[in-house]
Amino acid sequence: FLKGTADTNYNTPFPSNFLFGTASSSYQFEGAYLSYGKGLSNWDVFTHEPGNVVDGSNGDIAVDHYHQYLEDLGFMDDIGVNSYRFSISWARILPKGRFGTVNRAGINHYNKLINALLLKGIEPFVTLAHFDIPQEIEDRYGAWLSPEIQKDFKYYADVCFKAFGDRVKYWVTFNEPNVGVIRSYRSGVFPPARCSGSFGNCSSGDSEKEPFIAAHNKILCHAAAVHLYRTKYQKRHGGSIGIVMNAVWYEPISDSMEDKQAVARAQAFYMNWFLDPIILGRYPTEMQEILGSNLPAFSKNEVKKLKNGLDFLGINHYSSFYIKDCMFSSCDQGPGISKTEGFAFRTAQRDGLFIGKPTTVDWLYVYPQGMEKIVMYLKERYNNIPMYITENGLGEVEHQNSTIEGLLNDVKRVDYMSSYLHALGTAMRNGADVRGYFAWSLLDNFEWTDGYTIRFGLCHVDYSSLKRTPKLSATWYKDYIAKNRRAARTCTDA
Ligand code: GBH
Repeated sequence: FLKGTADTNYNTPFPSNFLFGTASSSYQFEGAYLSYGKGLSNWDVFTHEPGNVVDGSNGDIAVDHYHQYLEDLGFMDDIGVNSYRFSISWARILPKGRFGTVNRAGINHYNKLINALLLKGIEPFVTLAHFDIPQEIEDRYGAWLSPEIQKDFKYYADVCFKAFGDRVKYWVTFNEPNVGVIRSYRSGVFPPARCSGSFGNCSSGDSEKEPFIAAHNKILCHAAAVHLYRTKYQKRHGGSIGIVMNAVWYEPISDSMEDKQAVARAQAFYMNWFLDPIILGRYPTEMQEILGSNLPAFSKNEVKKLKNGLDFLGINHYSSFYIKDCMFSSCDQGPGISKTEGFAFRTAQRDGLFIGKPTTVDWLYVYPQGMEKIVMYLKERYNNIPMYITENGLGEVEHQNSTIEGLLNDVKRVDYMSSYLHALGTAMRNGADVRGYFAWSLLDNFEWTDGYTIRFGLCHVDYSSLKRTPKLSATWYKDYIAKNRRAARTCTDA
């Protein structure tokens, strides 16, 4: 009887312990870039060189979250989230990597943040590396291009687990290592801005080789941190550790066998590149076949350490694309024709029609089915591993004639989030083990090479006064969480 009542009343797919949260990262939010003992990060150096960020801006101040975190927690509290995903600034904890001392002020800062969260009943969900690393590591040995970085990453992870692990139950080694290595070493638009040939305009690098070396070292770093956590901390602290991947849904542009195979190659060269080694202990076969000796190899010992290296999988999902085969049929000039992208050409259009609704952001198309499909794809491929949607949201390019009223009345963001959450619910009803959802982002913030020109916040930030104002989407998310949580409790009680 009670079950029947709940079903006809409001049937939420989200269990009562589901994490609803918002996400952020250190460089995009904190500011305080040289205060309280912090060392220079690669992004501090990169943004201070002219020409790297469209509006010439940087994260020196960002949205001043370092100083205003208590106020920001107030917004989270009001929205009613039960989790907050943020990243630790590596250079704030270890200004010179393992070549210097631990910065006590940095440890104290994150202790205060974590304690304030827990006081409000908000679970910290912590990323160790979200693109920013100490510049020292870059200068000394070229960071991700050297296997030496395993020593630094392991040391940094150990310092964090030791300092915060008694209270942090969710650890993420890397945010989007796939996007990181592609942008840093293939297209060269992220520091250290390395690329070659037609891939971009860089003074040095090798787009055909370096992305795979950097990825290999990131995978080994991940494995080292997971091994450390599992052997030294997990029993005592009872937390879990995972990785966050950028996941794009690829739809074949036609029903042909060739285009379907191209989709498999596109996923291999984007997402499974990292997930296959970390979960299955080997690179995707598509990559091995196409890259040959340009793909680094794991030793037997490394494979042993790698396998089953995830307690959970974090997914940042925003957009979908069509994929067209470029291995068996010829393609026009464009990205995707190279072997480093699996000869899979990515496009937003088929027969002149977009895959989803275009937005003001050039890489973002509104295709909510992509959320359901990517989650089901990962469920099948990786044996229903526990998943968290660690980012999802809609960006808005600010124009000369954008008004504050328009920015606050973000109906499109509400539509986007509600349709993507609905699609997520469908995947969960079909058995996907999804345990959380984080909106990107609580606040408008520094959008990497797009500077402050793209706004992703549930709250608007006035960049001169740094005043925060909740948008319609903040109110909507609050209602959504309340509705879906109350229903979940009713079910449990019944
Ligand atoms: C995430 O980036 C980041 O984790 C976060 O820091 C950022 O602020 C947020 O999303 C919003 O951008 O291959 O055509 O998609 C992931 C999104 C992934 C967007 C790579 C641009 C390249 C173009 N990015 N993508 S495309």
